[in-house]
Amino acid sequence: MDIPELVGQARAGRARAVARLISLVEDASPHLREVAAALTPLTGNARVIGLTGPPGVGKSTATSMLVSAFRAAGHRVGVLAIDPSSPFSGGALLGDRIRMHDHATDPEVFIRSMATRGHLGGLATATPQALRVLDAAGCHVVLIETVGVGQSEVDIVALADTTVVLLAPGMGDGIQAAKAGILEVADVFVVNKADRDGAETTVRDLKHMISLGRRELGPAWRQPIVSTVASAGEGVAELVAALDAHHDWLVTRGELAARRARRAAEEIEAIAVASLRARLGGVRGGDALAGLAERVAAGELDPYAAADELTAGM
Ligand SMILES: Nc1nc2c(ncn2[C@@H]2O[C@H](COP(=O)(O)OP(=O)(O)OP(=O)(O)O)[C@@H](O)[C@H]2O)c(=O)[nH]1
Ligand SMILES: [Mg+2]
Repeated sequence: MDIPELVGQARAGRARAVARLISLVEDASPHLREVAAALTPLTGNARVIGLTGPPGVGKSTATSMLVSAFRAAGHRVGVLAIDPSSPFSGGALLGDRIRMHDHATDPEVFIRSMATRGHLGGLATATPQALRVLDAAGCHVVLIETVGVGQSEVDIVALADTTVVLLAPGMGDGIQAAKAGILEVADVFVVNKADRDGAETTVRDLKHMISLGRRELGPAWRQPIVSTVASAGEGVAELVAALDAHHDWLVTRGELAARRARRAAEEIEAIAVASLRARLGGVRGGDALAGLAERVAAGELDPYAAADELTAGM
């Protein structure tokens, strides 16, 4: 496989090459290192925007609305949709979940879905790699959509430069979101479905919640609340303005570089841990752990001494 050729094609905006590279990083192919090395010098230009929130709140519709706005501004756009893929839906429902039909034929829009199922922790390494492919492919903006229901989604959203948390009226969402810890990660709040009853109450509740949090956090970025009707494209200009304002804030405070360094640190750690784990499994053909475990279970050895013995064998 000619990796430099593939990367060159991706750089030129060929959708097939982009898709191929993402598959390579997603499947942890043996070419992974070569791909990462070839991509890295081409990266660092994409603005990464994460969108999260409870199921059905309108994340995909809002993502699609933002794609239109960024396209209208002449940008090349990437979309990564992280699908929680319940055992029932699999990939089949993804077309509906990501609502990208309007952009499917636009050669300047790259859309990719990644399933959390079957990745068990691997998503922590696969997502930043996929992001890097889209960045290297010249995307000015990459939008990452995740369903914010658990820690792993929060972790993925933490990859973004700017994180948008969407809520909608009448979903009991405020409490659910707070539980999952997604309110703390929000840089911008969107109250979507503003055409529905109760939108003002949701905005008010949110303002209250933010004001409580702010006292603890001190003077920092003031998380704006944007009301939208994503299905009608209403509020898109305000949302883009809020995203731009946050981006400018990040740049002027030096926070953009800091966030990206944190993102890289997490990625390095995930790769290193995976590699250490693989090497541990390889200690004396993997029998070492089983033998130590028997001795610990039998009360012959304490687990710390056992762990020392295991790592000494690496
Ligand atoms: N009334 C109203 N409906 C909306 C609005 N935005 C989205 N919807 C509808 O809400 C439903 C869910 O929208 P999606 O964009 O798929 O929501 P999602 O958050 O991506 O959903 P999941 O990915 O399944 O969690 C769809 O039927 C949309 O048409 C809005 O502003 N107002
Ligand atoms: Mg969706």
